[in-house]
Amino acid sequence: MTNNKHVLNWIDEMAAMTKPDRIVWIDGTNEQAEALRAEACSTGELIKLNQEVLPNCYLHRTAVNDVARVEGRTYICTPTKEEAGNINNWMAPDEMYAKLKKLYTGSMKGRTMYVIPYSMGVVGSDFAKYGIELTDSIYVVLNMLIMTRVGKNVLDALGDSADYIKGLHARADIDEENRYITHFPQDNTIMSVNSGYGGNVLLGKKCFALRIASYLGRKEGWMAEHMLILGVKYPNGEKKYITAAFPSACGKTNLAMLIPPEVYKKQGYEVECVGDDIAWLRVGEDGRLWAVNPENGFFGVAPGTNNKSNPNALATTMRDTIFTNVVHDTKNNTVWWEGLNDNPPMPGNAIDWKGNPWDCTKYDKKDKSTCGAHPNSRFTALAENCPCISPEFNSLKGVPVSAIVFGGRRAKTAPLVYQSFDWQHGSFVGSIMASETTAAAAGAVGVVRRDPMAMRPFVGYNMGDYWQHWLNMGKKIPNPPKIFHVNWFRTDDEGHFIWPGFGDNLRVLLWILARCDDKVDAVKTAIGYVPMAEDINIEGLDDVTLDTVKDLLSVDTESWLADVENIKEFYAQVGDHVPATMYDELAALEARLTK
Ligand code: GTP
Ligand code: SPV
Ligand code: MN
Repeated sequence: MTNNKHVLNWIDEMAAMTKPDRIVWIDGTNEQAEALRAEACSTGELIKLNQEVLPNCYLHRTAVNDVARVEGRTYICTPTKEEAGNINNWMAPDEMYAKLKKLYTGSMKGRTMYVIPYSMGVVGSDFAKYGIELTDSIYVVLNMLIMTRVGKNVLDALGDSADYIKGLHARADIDEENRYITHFPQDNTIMSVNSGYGGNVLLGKKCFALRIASYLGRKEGWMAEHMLILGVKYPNGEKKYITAAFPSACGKTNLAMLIPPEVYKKQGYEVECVGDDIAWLRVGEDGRLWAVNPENGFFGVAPGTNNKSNPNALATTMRDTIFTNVVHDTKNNTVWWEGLNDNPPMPGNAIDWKGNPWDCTKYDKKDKSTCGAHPNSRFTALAENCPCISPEFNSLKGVPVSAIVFGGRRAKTAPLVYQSFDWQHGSFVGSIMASETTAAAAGAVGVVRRDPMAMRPFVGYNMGDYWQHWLNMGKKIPNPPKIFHVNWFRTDDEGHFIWPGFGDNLRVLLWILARCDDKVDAVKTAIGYVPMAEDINIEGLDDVTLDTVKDLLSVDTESWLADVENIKEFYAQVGDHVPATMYDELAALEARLTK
């Protein structure tokens, strides 16, 4: 499919090491994809679902030990440890290459190596960057066909150039002890071995579009961020765009596809989804910041997705979708997950994510081992199938960003929303983000950890330098977006979420956009500008009163001062690359809190 010597030589080299029986080039045609689906079904790698209810939909179950990203086994292999920083795992490139070589050697014997030429961004656009992933997994091929733009046109656009990201993935033995997700930013190389799950193996996503891209962005003067992109369409037809960075499984997909509450819908408000996970941001000729979504599909969290919480996501998954680690309803040959509806398949007709018979009557919310679907089970679905996909989704120049929103899961401390004083303070607000951990990564769930800009697991270099890059970018954007922080997850004393969330989050977004246009006042507090409670519209909300909103917006000095101490520890851990400006902002916050 190409005469590009750089590409051909690299593939020869990788094949000589992994020793596949055959090499198949993925051309992006439906005929080839169809043949691969059939092959995967014949080996049990995929289960073909009810084609009347779920046309072109399939189910896949991963190995039981392979259900989430593995941050502890994810490495940034820069020549020096300092370049990777203290937050990333680091190993010297030579050492890692040597270790990997042993694991890859002969790993594809008896298997096929698929060559996937793909583009992050619209092929040929200024934003686009190209990659080639070599993999021995049909599941990976089929997911990449949804999540990225794949085909011969990518090779044509690449031409003779060596400017592409090399990705090698081998399932090997799916051995946890030898699982490595490794990045060599200086070599434009990603190597992943012993996993078959999501962010570990769909190398265009977190590995390329965040870790490698963040490194390139710093070098080239742009930003790669863990952000959704959405457009709010006003009744008069005007559109404004927001990007938002929330940690994994903290609500990006849901916010990106939200359906306005009735009061707004009938006035004519609409929300359009440009992206649900990753944004690449550049300064436009007009001095604003412009965003594109480099992906082509959604790898979304299944549990909790239903017709009330996110009808658009549910509709998106009704065709051309690969479900991973959900419940198989064998009577209807369909799928189910916790939070889909109150009608789980009954014992005898239900297979859980591990492939065992599942008894929904034994389900206990507090005991994750009784779940039918894994808490990090996912759907891989085409963006173009989303009912609210933005007409700008394929735009070559992207969309202009009015507001950047940070957010996390905080039971206390963070208020429903606040605005930073300016870009510099906003970058600081991003750097001190914290959130309770979720099932999206292996490890304990529900522990508060600092997750700056929702990028803790995804910055491809030193976190301190990344913060400096944010500060530097602020100086390069003549008309920068305003920066905000939200928290949908404050809980009452019984642990229930106070704010209704989901579609009702539009109420907060509209305050944010009104602030961007100087159309609404705010209260200046120690942490930033907080809305006056009356300015959050609660019309049509049953359980929310003005007092509830006041409570949601309250800033508790004691818990913020406790947070400041925790931030100091975190900054110390990030180490001596933390910009002095961030320490100045931290001191200023503490001073305002103790005033
Ligand atoms: P990744 O794909 O891992 O990056 O996750 P994400 O940030 O896209 O998260 P997603 O939208 O899939 O939401 C994850 C979980 O949070 C789901 O179980 C949702 O039901 C829940 N969630 C999302 N938005 C809200 C909200 O506004 N309020 C509450 N209470 N829960 C929410
Ligand atoms: C995340 O964990 O932020 C995801 C899922 O979007 S994965 O692709 O597995 O990283
Ligand atoms: Mn994500």
